[in-house]
Amino acid sequence: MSRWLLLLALATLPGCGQRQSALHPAADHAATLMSLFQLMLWVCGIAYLLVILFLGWSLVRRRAVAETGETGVRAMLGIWIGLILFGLVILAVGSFLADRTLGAASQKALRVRVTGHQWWWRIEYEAGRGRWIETANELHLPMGLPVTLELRAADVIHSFWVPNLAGKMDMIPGRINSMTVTPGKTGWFRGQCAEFCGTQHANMALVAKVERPGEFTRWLAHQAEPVAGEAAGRAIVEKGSCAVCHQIRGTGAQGRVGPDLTHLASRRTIAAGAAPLTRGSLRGWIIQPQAIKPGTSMPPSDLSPQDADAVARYLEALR
Ligand code: HEC
Ligand SMILES: [Cu+2]
Repeated sequence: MSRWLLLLALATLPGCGQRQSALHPAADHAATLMSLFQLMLWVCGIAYLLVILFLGWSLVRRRAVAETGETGVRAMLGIWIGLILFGLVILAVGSFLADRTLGAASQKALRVRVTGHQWWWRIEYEAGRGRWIETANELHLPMGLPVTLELRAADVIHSFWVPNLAGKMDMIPGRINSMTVTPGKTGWFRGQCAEFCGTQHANMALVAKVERPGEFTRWLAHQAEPVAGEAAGRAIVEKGSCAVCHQIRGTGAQGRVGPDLTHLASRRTIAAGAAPLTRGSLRGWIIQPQAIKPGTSMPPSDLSPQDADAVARYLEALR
């Protein structure tokens, strides 16, 4: 018996993770949805209990029910209809209020563009005077300050979903969907694309890091800086095909097809969470990205093993 209980406990444990959970809100947006969820749970839970109690009562007290006659049944029906309407009104008012709270925009919010690509995220921070600071796959946010996320898509429909911070919102080509989020807790939170977008949809993860405003400002200022890096690796990247698709600000690589690699090594993973950022995985990715993410639009390279090594070493130093 206790062995079965232990197994059951183990089976339910994975569901208790808090890094990607709508049940552990870390921002106002997710907290509003959580309150709405709780309201619905209570209203529906009570309605369910009442129905079951009434059913039980009428089974046990069959005779009493039969003796109430037609007027009695009518009265009971009236009470039930009243209760149902009351419950529905509570749910309607609750969702209306939650929707209004979620829709409220903030004028002084920082603007961040997040664009869904097959199968990664382009992220750009407003830096004033029409300038944007670009990075990818790792979203940094300041705690306690409102951020307006402008969600776009480059190819097909994606859906932005970091459950600890906010509910899902579709990213649709040719449209901008916005939401304003104010994070309330620091930490790492995991997100993922929530709308099937092709073969590597499951490998389209996003990490959000909420940090103190000072730390965030330092991070953003650092991301804005160009880099050069060590010359041998840089020359291979600039001369090779990489520069056609990737941008490394401060070098000759100015491509805009794939993720910005300027501060690649400040991130924890590559290719939207498909592999950890290590020398080995970088090398593997450069030589044969299809082995890590079959279907990805990055082609395999024709670099010699030595050159691939040099490029991996170069990229690993772009902090
Ligand atoms: C045809 C365009 C193209 C070429 C050429 C190309 N890449 Fe990519 N690269 C991409 C795309 C698109 C992605 C995103 C793939 C994904 O995550 O699904 C990517 C992802 C990456 C990543 C992971 C970035 C991140 O933010 O996690 C690295 C590193 C990288 N490429 C390095 C290189 C290097 C080095 C070369 C040259 C040897 C190269 N790429 C050539 C398109 C290209
Ligand atoms: Cu997707």
